[in-house]
Amino acid sequence: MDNCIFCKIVAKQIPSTIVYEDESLLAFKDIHPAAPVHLLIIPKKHIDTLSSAQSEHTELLGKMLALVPKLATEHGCAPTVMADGSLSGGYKTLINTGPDGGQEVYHLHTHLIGGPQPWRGQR
Ligand code: IU
Repeated sequence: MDNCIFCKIVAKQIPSTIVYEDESLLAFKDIHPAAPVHLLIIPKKHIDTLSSAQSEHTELLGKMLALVPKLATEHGCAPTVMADGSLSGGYKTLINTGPDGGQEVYHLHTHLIGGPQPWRGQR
């Protein structure tokens, strides 16, 4: 898509801090991080929203989701078991969809938001 900012990031026409890339996915740091770790995982192929995804995209969606725990581990925010057996760390995985879903950029993306959260304990 000519006027899509994330397509331009995929094409490296706009700079971004890329943390992962393969033949179908790109992950980069959000420019306005909401937490110490805030990454966006996008398909290289343009899909407007989660609701625009078709059955042919099922494998791609699975790959996007499967990349989340790998990147969380690499960026130090995966849940870990402490010496006393309690759990520490963790992250949110978010796909805003459409205006009421708070979507601002219409190129499908998964947020990975990790580290200490101001909203911790809330739903
Ligand atoms: P949303 O789910 O569409 O609301 O989130 C869009 C995100 O894309 C938001 O967190 C922005 O900070 C982020 N972003 C970016 O990382 N780089 C950009 O060039 C633009 C938006 I435009």
